[in-house]
Amino acid sequence: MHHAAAHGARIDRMPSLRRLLWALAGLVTGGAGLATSYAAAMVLTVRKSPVVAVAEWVIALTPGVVVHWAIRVLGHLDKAALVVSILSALALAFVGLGLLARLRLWAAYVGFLALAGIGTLAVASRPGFSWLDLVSPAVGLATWLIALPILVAPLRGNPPETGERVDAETRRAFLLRAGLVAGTALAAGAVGRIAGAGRRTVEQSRRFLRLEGVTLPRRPGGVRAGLPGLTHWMTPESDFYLVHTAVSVPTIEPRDWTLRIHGMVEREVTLSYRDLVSRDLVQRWMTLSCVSNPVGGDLVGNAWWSGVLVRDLLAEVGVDAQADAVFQTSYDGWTCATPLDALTDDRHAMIAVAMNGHPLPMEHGFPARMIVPGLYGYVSATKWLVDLEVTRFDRVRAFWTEQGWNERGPVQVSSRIDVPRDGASVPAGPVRLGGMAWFQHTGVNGVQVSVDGGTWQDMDVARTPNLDTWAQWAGTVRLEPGEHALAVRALGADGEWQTGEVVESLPGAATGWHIVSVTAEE
Ligand SMILES: Nc1nc2c(c(=O)[nH]1)N[C@H]1C(S)=C(S)[C@@H](COP(=O)(O)O)O[C@H]1N2
Ligand SMILES: [Mo]
Repeated sequence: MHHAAAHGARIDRMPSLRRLLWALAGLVTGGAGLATSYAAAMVLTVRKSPVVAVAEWVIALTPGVVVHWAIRVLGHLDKAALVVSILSALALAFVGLGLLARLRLWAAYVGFLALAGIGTLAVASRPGFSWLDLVSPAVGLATWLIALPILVAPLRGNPPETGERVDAETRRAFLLRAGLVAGTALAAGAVGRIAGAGRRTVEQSRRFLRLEGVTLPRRPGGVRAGLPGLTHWMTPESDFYLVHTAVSVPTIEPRDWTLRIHGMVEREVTLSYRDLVSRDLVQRWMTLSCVSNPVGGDLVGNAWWSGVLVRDLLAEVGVDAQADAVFQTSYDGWTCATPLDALTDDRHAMIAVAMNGHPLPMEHGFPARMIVPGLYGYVSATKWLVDLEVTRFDRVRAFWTEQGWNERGPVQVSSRIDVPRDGASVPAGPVRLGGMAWFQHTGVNGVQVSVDGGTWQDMDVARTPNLDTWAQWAGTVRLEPGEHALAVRALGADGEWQTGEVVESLPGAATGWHIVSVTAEE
């Protein structure tokens, strides 16, 4: 009796074990295909494995406000979060297909075909498509079509008279096959990673590049306001903010890079990297900022950029008098349209090849990117730049303007308090405070601070080498014991004070004064 009861309990548990093995068959099959398709992408050094392509597709289809929110809230994690979500969704789908295979094997094949179809479509629909990009999803699909029958064979072979029970032999056969398939796929993934370390070889090329005319930055005198804790006037590459929609950073060998300049021009040209860097390089301090920067935020940085003046290149190709825009395209397909006059006037718009005296870091657009003083990055600062089309605003649609942002993106005057930090406690009495102010290509003429909405008090603004960089500022206010709100505003060289009107960004950047709360203690 006792024995039979135990036996009965075992039989009850079996259906779930049986289902578990089918689910596992789906999961291992699915995972194996992902691993081999990734390996294929790595070996061929195509940037977009199907998962990356789907992620970029999602970004392209996501409303701009959501992308903008993700940039602000998740920062650098936004893309990792997206990829993890897609992988989780896939894992669920694979489990589902495994369970489906138990009831209708053909339906599971259809399911895997459909997933491969989505991946292929994503890869094919991304800009910069080449036929080579199809190899990766094809390898993934082939893996699925091979792995699924291998894994389900022992489960299907389980004699029907055993009912829902899985006998030990079936279990062993299945686990052996699952282990073999998973092991092979993992090995393929590892080999792909090593063989195709495209990023590492490009990183090597980058390190060994010596660019004639590029010098290390020397911080100009007088740019420091002399207050400990202020943001460094020069932003090191490793601290410079990053904004891009590419899920995997493009890795481009300089010898494979070209820049085509065409459209409404007299003589179109295609420049190689050599052609570009053998020209006269100009070098300049310039501050770059993002339209998505919240009031008080840090999507802004200042660097020493070396590059070729865009206006010289445009003069060479001969621009049509009817043109008013230059449509820029990056290697990853991101686009923006820049007002032509900002590229041809005297403001030193450049195709930059170096940042702070070194070839551009990969994340900042290696081997070449645009920098235009006075414009937000979304209308000007194309990283991994490969194409410039001289055109008209009424003929083109670019990535962010399509999402509702202003067609032309001139920066607005901004300021920020960095010392003391929001929520800090300070001794009551005279309190030193300071921060940064910027209004690229127009200039900052003054900074004032107001305590608890009282009169505006002048602060000292440190020098800048030109109108295109941010400035450190510092000063002293008297604080009585208690809680206080400190607000800052900057005066543009156009004579306008920074507005206190609070506007969330879209269609322009966020406006309002940066306000920090501090407690003054006796
Ligand atoms: N290829 C590409 N270039 C791009 C972007 C992008 O998404 N893709 N984002 C732009 C935006 S919105 C900004 S603010 C700047 C940021 O440059 P950084 O990442 O070097 O700081 O790059 C610009 N260039
Ligand atoms: Mo941006």
